[in-house]
Formats: sequence, structure tokens, C-alpha cells
Amino acid sequence: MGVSKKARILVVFLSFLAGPIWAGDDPPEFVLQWGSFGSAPGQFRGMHGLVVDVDGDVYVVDTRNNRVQKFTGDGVFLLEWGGFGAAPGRFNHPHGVGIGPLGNIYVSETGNNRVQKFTSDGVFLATWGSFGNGDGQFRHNHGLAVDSDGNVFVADRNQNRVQKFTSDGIFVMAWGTPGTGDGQFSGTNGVAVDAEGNVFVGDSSPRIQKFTNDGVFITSWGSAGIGDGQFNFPRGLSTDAMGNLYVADRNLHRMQKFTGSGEFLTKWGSFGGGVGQFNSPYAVRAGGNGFVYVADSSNYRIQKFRVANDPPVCSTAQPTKSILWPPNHKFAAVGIVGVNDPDGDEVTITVTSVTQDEPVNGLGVGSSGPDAMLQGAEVLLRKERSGLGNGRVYSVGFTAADGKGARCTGVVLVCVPHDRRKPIDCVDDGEIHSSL
Ligand SMILES: [Ca+2]
Ligand SMILES: [Ca+2]
Ligand SMILES: [Ca+2]
Repeated sequence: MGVSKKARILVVFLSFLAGPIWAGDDPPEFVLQWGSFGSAPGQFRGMHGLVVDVDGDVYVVDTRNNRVQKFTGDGVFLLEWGGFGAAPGRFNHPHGVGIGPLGNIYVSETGNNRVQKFTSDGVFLATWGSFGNGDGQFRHNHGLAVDSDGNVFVADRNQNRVQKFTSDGIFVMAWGTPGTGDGQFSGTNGVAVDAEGNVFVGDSSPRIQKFTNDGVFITSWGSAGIGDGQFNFPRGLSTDAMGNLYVADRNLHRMQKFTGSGEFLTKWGSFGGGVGQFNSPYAVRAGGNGFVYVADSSNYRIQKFRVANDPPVCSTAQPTKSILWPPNHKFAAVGIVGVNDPDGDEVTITVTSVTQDEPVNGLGVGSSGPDAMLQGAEVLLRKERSGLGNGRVYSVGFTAADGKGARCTGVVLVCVPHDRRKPIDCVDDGEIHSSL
């Protein structure tokens, strides 16, 4: 017996005091990479943006080749469009890219000071923008993001502002002035939008600022440096489905991940050409299915990572009822609560086994059997104990799955005391009888 009887009795009662625990966030794991220097399909010359669609396909803005390339999530080349020029469908230094709720692809071009809208196969749909200071005009427009309503946010870098447009390019509003105060910018670079419509902007202060969908300042974080939560050039921003924010720091050659309110979660990467290293990473994008892609620009490759998934924590589990009374031989339904997932995943509980420290049928315990019935997330336990004993202890085994392939197993104890005197008499005699 690894756990003393006393300790097991204590667990029954102390488990009510246990709260949720936080287990941090591990860096994503490298999965694969593709690309090399050149202009053939699947080759790159400086990639400043990328985006992932609902099917998991990846669109890469191949900046100095003036084209967009589309790949499967594993890097198989699908198609490309563009070519140098100012005509519709051509590019002059394309930078940021976003994807609309209908799957349309929006590309921000610094050389032509405009935004172009395409189908997911690269068919030209619309364009807007020109060089200048007015509404809907740009001066070196960089990052671009699209919210779930189709609004398009463009980081208008040299004018230290963000401009918001409808999905068809009608100017809605702009915010930002030069400076380092709240709502001010030192060169807007990266922009991202979460599922609630909050807008994140990275500038060269360097820091991240968070705004409402209408540009009202919410919070900011970051300063110059190499510590956790510090930046040099936060160029690429991406939210994930959970509302976290990834930041690609071009000059520090690393990724950082934060909660939506700026709490540091993890980081990875260093300067170099090895697996998981970076050379001027301009863009990061969290796709579905837990994958994160990085445009490792001066290594002329895309690296794909898988977000580490922590299993749920079963040690904090509690039964919904730890004492069953009165001992009238009837069934009581008992569930399991208190299992938390460090990643915030929804946890599914399944009760898998029940044992007890008294015989199912025996002297003074009644001839009723079985004494437990599995009901998925719950178990029915018979309110029964030996009249000659010291209380019956049920050990309820369960698994908790997070829907992403990780699970934990645990046991909670439920007691039918001998009587109602205090302290409650519930001694686990250690004998193992299946209750089923
Ligand atoms: Ca998990
Ligand atoms: Ca029985
Ligand atoms: Ca007992």
C-alpha cells in the first residue's frame, strides 16, 4: 500500500480544498520545414507574411519574388499567383496577408501602396489604396489582419496608424499618432485580430498594444530587451483560437507566446539555420489543429511546429458527493469534478472502475448487488455499509480526456460511514472488491 489509510481518509476531505492549478506552456515542437532560395515553385526570396485557411492550406507572401504561393499544410506546392507590376493581380513588394471569413485572401503591398483581394485560388477580386496621407491612402503599409466580420485592418507603418476597412475596401476609420503613449505608435508593423475582434499591434517602441475593434486602447506590454516579454522588432503577430498571441521578433530571431492580456507563456528559437532556429522571421501564424507556421525569411523556408498539449490534471479531482447517507441500500449518482486542463481544453470524464473495501454481498452488508453501475461521466453507488464495520469506502476510477489526444487517470474516494458520529468513521480497509 503506497498510501496509508489515514492519508486516504484525509484525501476524501482535503480534496474539497484543492483549486485549479496552472502548469505553464511548453514551447511548440518542430514538425517539418520546406523551401530554399530561388524563384521556382516552392522556393522563396524573402517572405514577409503568411496565413493559414480553414483547410490547413498555407499562403506565403514571397516578397521579393512578388508572388503568393499556396501550399498544403505539409508544404506540398499547390499554386502561385502574382508577378511584378502595378496591374491588378500583380505585386510590388507584397508584405502582410490576411484571410477573410469567406476564405478570401488580402495582400498588403508596400511598393504599390495598396491592398488587393483575391479568391483562395488567386483570382483577383478588388483593390484599394494609393500613396498619401488621406483616408484609405498608405505610406509603406505592412501587416494586415481580417476579423470574423470581414473588416480589414492595415498597419500603415510610416504614418504610425492602423486603418480599418470593410471587406470591400471602404474606409471605416483610422487610429494612431506618432509617439510612445497609449494609442501612439513608432512605426506600425504587425497587426492581428482575435475571435472577439480585439486588435493587437506591434510597433518599434518596441511593444504590443491591444485595442478594441474600434481602436480604443485596452492595454500594452513589452520593452526593449532580450528577456521574456521584451522585444527588439515585433514584426509578425498572430492570434490562436484560444485568444493567445504569438509574436515573431525579426531581430531577436525568436517567437514569443502570450495570453491575450499580455502574460508571457513561452518562447522558442535562436539565431541560426538549424531546426527550430531562425534568421529574420517576419511572420508567424497559428493555424487550426494546433499547428504554428513561421516564415523564416532569410533561411528561405517555412517551419511548421506543433503546439505542445498538456494532459488534464487528475490529482485535483473530487467526487460530487464524498459522503453518502442514509445507508438505505439505494443508488446515489456521483460525478467527478475538479479536473482541469492546463491548456484550457474541455475535459471529458469517463468512470471506468469501482471497487469497495467490503464484500458486495456478505454479513451485515445486505444481499444487494451489484453495488455500483457505470453511467459514463457518473457512477451509481449503493448507499450501504456493513453494520459491523468502520464505514465503506468506494474507490472510483476514471479517465479524463482533453479531446486532443491527452488524458489522465485518477481515483476519488466516496464513503458510506458507519454512523453519523463525528469524526466520520470511514476507514479504507484496503480490501479490493469490485462493486460492479
Ligand atoms: Ca490539453
Ligand atoms: Ca451489496
Ligand atoms: Ca471500511
